[in-house]
Amino acid sequence: MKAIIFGITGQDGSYLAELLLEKGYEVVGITRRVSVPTLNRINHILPKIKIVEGDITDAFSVSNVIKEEAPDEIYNLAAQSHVGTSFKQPSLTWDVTAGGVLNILEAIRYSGRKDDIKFYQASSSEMFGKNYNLQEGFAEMIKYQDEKTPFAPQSPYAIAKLAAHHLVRNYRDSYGIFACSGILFNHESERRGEKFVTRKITKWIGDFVKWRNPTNELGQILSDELSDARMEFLDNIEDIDDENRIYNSLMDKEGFPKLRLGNLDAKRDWGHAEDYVRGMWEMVQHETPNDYVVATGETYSVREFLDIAFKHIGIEDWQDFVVIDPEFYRPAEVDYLLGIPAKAKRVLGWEPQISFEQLVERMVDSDVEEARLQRPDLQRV
Ligand code: NDP
Ligand code: GDR
Repeated sequence: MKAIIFGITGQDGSYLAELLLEKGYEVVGITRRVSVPTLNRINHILPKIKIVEGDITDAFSVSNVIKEEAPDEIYNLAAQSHVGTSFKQPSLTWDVTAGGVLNILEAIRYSGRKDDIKFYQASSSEMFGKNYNLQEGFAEMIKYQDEKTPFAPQSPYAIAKLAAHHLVRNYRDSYGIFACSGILFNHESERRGEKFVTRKITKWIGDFVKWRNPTNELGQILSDELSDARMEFLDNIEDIDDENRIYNSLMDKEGFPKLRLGNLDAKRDWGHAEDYVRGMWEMVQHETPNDYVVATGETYSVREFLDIAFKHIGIEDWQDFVVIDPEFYRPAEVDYLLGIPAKAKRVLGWEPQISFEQLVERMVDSDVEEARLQRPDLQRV
């Protein structure tokens, strides 16, 4: 079996490539030309995969690679995937996240092998926007989304994803192409992009732990004296008044830049990407193409993510380390997501294996370790 992955350099692309290699696939990854390498997530599997240069906004490069490689399966994970960025670069987001999908579908249609190619599209829970269904729970009504919830996208990203979602259904109905969409809720990992809120938090924690306990070139913790100065700063942090709190959020000799975040009350259904790429593959193996919600069925706020992440490094009260910065608020927000993956469970037998707490702790551990192994910041030590 041969698979093409658009977006192989991203979080999901790297996990999916590993999964397909384990299953004995020949994997072709499409990467766009950039001035600095973006292969860090797939460096370890590079000898086992083929990389082809291409950009999903370039219809010729898309159709050429599909004709030349003659794949059995195509996974489209490529997108301008950051919701906040989509408000600042709506046109680019539209071209990549919606237009790119049209290019792939048209390329399949005219490939001469349209009935031999199975296609997976990365749809998103962002398409639900503010909408939810209600179900009676033990004590209160439970808000949730599933395949029947109407869409109400709240950002240029979500609108582009919804256009792509409809294109996939339309090409399935019109031309009989085996095309399915996974409506995936948020999934994170140790490889998550650093601008998404979960990784932003755990990356900060990694750097903070390193600052609190400076290390040498070998990653060994240096003398306690150095950490004492930092511990003193941390002990006194509660005495800092509000004005100085802002000042202290900037780098200074003693301090450490605070973690600047936006809306802490947003709730998300957060799973681990390793579980979710398995769901993608299972959809494509089913005898009929369909759309599925992939989620955990649990929802937590950004605050709750902070609670677990900071607790994991021994800090109960994280408020002193976090600054609310309006820059990270969005013009329109999605407040609440909780997906019910009943259809994926029933039809595909898919179930998540990694809990929310395990996810957070794995991400913190990984970033603490990554920071420890980095060269020390000699200026600050
Ligand atoms: P990432 O942002 O980590 O990866 C996006 C990938 O798309 C990268 O490989 C990027 O390449 C590539 N890409 C961007 N623009 C282009 C282009 N013009 N041509 C070719 N490739 C391009 O996203 P994730 O791995 O987290 O997500 C995978 C997909 O799933 C995305 O479509 C995302 O929108 C969607 N999704 C993600 C969810 C999540 O919680 N992670 C939930 C629901 C949907 P480069 O490395 O060069 O930037
Ligand atoms: P999301 O993920 O928008 O759900 O899209 P993100 O991690 O960016 O935001 C989650 C929630 O946290 C709030 N938030 C912040 N977000 C960011 N990025 N940075 C901050 O500083 C910050 N502070 C608070 C946000 O407002 C939001 O409510 C992700 C992406 O992977 C999409 O590609 C995917 O389709 C959806 O998940 C499902």
